[in-house]
Amino acid sequence: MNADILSTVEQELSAVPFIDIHTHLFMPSLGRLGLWGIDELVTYHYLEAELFRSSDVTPEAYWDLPKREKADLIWRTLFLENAPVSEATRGVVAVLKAFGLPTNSPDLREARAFFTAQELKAHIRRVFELAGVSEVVMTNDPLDPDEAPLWTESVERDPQFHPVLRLDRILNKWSSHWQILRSQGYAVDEGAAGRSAAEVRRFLEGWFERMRPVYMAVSLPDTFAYPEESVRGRLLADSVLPACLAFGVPLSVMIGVRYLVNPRLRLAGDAVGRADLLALEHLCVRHPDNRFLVSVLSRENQHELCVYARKFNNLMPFGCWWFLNNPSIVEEMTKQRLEMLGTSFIPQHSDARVLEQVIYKWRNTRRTLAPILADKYRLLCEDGRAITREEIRRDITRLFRGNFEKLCLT
Ligand code: RAT
Ligand code: ZN
Repeated sequence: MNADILSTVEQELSAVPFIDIHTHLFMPSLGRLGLWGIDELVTYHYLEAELFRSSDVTPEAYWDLPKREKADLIWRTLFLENAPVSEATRGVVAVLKAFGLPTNSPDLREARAFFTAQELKAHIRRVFELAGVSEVVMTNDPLDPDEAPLWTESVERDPQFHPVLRLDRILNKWSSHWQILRSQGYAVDEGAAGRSAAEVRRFLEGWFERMRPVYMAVSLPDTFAYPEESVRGRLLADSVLPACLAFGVPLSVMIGVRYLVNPRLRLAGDAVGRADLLALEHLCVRHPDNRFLVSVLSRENQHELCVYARKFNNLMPFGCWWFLNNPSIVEEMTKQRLEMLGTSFIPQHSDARVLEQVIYKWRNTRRTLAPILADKYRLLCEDGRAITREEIRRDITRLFRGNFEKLCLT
C-alpha cells in the first residue's frame, strides 16, 4: 500500500506539467539575453562561488578569462579534480546525462559540439519537455539597457514565456536610475519627492501596457522594513502597490539578500540574512486588497512565513529560493508548509538562469517531493481517510499550476 502511494505520487508528479513561476530565462525574441549551452551551465554563478573554494585562482584573474577558459577551469576543478557532489555541480551532470552526453570527459569538446548544433526554438521545446514544464515566467527589467530596447510593439510573444516587471533598479537603486526616467520624460527627482511617485506610476503603466506582465517583482535586503520613510518605502506605497492593484497583478517580494558581501565575486557575491517579517505583516495589513507572492531567503524565516500565510490569504508563499534549494532544506520547508498550509502554497520555482538548468532543478524537486507527499497521504490513510489517484493529481496540479494560474493568469 505504502509503495503504491509512492509510485502513484511519482507518476502524477511526472505527468503534471508544471509552471515555473520564477526564472531568469528569456523568450527567443529576446534571444541574445537568454543563456544556454555547456559554457553557460558550467559558469553559472552558483558554481563560480564554489570554484574559489577549491582553486587558488583569484577572482580578478578568473574574470579576465574568456568564457570558454572559465568553463574549462571550473570543469577541471569541480568535476575532474573533485567529485561533483554539490547540488550545483551534480545538476550539470544530470543535464549532460539527459542529453546522452558523457559526464566524465576530460574536456568539454563533445558537449560544446552538441549544444552548438541545436536550433534554439526546437531545443527550448525539448528542454521544457525533459523538465516537465509547460511554461516559465521570465524576469524582465525595464531599466536594463540591454533589455529595454527589445520590448518594441512588434516583439514576438511566446505563450510558453510569461513576462514579469522587475523593479529592483527602481526600488533598490533609485539614486543611479532616476535620471534615466527623467531623460525619458518623467518628472522625477533624486529624492523621489513631489510628483515623482505619480510619475513612477505613469512609467509602470507604460511598461505594463508594453509588457503585459503576470506580476511585478522585487528582491529585497534582509534589512527591508515597511512602512519606511525612504525612497523605496514611498515608491512602494505610492507607486507600486497602487499600480499592482489597478492592473490586477500581484507583487512578488523576495526578502533576505545581503547584497555583495564579497564584491570581488560579482554576481556570486551575495549572501543571506534573517529578515524582520514584521515588514510583511504590515504590507498585508495595510494593503488587504493587494496580493503578494512571497519568498524569504533565510531558513530561519520560513516558519514565520507559514504563520503569516495562515493569517493573510492575500499572501502566497512560493519556492525554496537560491541557498535553500538543496534537498535537505527543501524537504524541511515543504513538510512544514504542507503541515501548516495544506496545498495552498507554491512549493518551488527553478530560478534557472541557463535554459537547460530547468531539467535538473525540476528533476530534483520531483525526486525530493515524492516521498514527502507520499508520506502525508500515508498518514492520512492511517488516520482513516483513503486517498485516490484523482485526488493526488488534483493536489499536485493545484501546487504546481493551479495556485499560480488563479493568482496570476486569470
Ligand atoms: O538565484 C539567483 O540566481 C540569484 O542570483 C537571484 O537572481 C535571485 O534569484 C533574484 O531573482 O534576485
Ligand atoms: Zn531569481
